[in-house]
Amino acid sequence: MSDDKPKDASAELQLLRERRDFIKKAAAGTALIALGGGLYRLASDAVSKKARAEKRTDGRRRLPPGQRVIRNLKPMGGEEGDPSAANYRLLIHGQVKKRIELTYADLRKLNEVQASADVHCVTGWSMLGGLWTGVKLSDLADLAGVKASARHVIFEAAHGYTANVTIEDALKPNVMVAHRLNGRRFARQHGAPVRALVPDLYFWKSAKWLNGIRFVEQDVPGYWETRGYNNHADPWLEERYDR
Ligand SMILES: Nc1nc2c(c(=O)[nH]1)N[C@H]1C(S)=C(S)[C@@H](COP(=O)(O)O)O[C@H]1N2
Ligand SMILES: [Mo]
Repeated sequence: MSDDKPKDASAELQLLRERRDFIKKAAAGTALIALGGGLYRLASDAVSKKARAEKRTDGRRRLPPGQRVIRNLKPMGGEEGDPSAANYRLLIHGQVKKRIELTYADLRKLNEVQASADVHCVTGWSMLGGLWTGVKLSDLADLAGVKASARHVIFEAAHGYTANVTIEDALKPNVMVAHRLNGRRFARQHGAPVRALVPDLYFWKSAKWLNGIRFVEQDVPGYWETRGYNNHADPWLEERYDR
């Protein structure tokens, strides 16, 4: 399991404290705001307003409650893994018929998908319409032959970071193991070479520096889920924290 990382946890809590300030400044129309020690650009109010009015194909509003649109992915930290594609290994294991270890080249040979997806960070920002490239998690599940006993998926990342999702959420067609955003490889801070993408849950479920996908019978709450964040993390239900 993950080792204790009080430094990261307090950094994240600091971000959460800044969230209220963020929302306030956003409401006041400030275009550049400071968060987590960096400046970043808010989309105009009109962009968030439009996204709030838009509907998804599933009928939900495009922008979940309490979120503001920003233009670019904000680097949210975390203990970085090895960004090298040559050294990369992805282990698919647990409740599977065939345990598989894929290299980066193996991953690139699988059926590649490109999809536009919106992501929503619990600290209050959303990035809309990024073009993500990767392999569907459901394809990897098929490849390994996931057993009927599997009820949850644990994303495993560098230095013991984990995130848990139910098998239903994990096998949705927009969930992928991604290696590109907007046609480019991820910057190291965003999870190079490979990260998970679970667009319809808060972004902490999208593990960066992904090195394992474990199918399990029993749920295993992950790094943030054991530190007060909600176990499920549906942005439309504002499942942010445990209390
Ligand atoms: N391995 C790993 N993945 C992680 C994290 C982390 O600390 N370690 N942080 C999560 C959180 S809290 C968020 S909000 C997003 C941030 O992704 P970004 O830095 O690319 O914006 O990554 C998630 N994935
Ligand atoms: Mo986060």
